[in-house]
Amino acid sequence: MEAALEIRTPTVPASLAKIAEKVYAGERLNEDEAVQVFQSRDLLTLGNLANVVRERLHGNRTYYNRNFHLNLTNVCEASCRFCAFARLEEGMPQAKTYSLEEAVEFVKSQLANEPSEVHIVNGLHPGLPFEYYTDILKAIKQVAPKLIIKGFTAVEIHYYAQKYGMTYEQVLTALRDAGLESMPGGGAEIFAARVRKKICKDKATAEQWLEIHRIAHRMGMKTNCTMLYGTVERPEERADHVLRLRALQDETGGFQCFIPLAFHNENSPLRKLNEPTGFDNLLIYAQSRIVLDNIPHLKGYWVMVGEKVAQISQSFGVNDLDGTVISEKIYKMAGSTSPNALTTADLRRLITDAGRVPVERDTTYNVVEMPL
Ligand code: V47
Repeated sequence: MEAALEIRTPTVPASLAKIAEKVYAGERLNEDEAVQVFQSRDLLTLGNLANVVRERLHGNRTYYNRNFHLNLTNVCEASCRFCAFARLEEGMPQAKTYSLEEAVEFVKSQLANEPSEVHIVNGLHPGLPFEYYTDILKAIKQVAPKLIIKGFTAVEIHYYAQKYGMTYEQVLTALRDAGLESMPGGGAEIFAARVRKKICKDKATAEQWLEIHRIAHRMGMKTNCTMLYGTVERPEERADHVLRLRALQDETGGFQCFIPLAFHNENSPLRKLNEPTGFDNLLIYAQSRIVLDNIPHLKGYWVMVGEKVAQISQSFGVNDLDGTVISEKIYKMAGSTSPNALTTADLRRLITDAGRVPVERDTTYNVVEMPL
């Protein structure tokens, strides 16, 4: 460790020297330092530090899984200004709500790929009974008992609680009893009220999002967390977001993975904004890895940043590439040009070619297959 510090210190600019020392020593950055990290655009210095954290936690391993996405409905009452996926009402072009039979048929059609996970995220549909969701979960479990269901963002849980007159705990318990095992990290966007007011004013607040994950963690559920970046937030608001996640993780230990989500601008009310560049994407990964010292995994979601940036992200803090991701729609409808799916061979190549070791995992990071 000492020798590494001596070799690396001369390349660290004075402004980041204290931060670098702390990272090498495995010490937590305080709030001011976290803001400083998110204000810095020194990609190589931050990348180098993030790589130290990544290798300390995971060595050379990079995880991936076999998964597919299922969006039961994209009919949604919310008016998130970054979203190209939602349709306000049934009957609008591209509005789609699966029947139970269609959902089950779709799941069955995926089983030949031997997925370990289905990722289910939905719009906030005003006209469905709560049983619609629990019945579909039960039916999926009947046809695919080993398939892990990761589904329902905290925003959906909040909506169901309000709509069906239930507590968060009651909603989560009913979904868990029907087959839900883990929750994705969506809906967090940026916690700062200033930004939420501008981009997603009519859905769960930051406090509600955090409270729902707190409850899920208390119930023993592992969940993910995200940050949508590249709309109107400032670097300090990114730091604040990550620090709030870090604080909840100190309390519960229930987050397993953080996924920065780059804004895609096509077909949304915010289409005039520029999208984050490749540089921005790598920078956010590195900054997040340095500050988030207590969430084990950092995901480079290839659907969102493209396979090439996702591959390089493995040298900037990332240790997970998500998965085969068959049938993703949220990013495709917002203009993502990534392939419709990757094979496990594609994923392994992205990993080995970057000098890392591919490890197939399930939703909660149990190893499914070690490298040969
Ligand atoms: O909550 C929607 C974001 C999220 C756009 O937990 C957009 O493993 C950018 O959360 N540009 C849903 N972002 C996706 C999500 C996710 C994805 C992969 C893995 C996991 C996981 C979670 O996507 C939304 C929102 O933050 N989003 N539209 C857009 N135009």
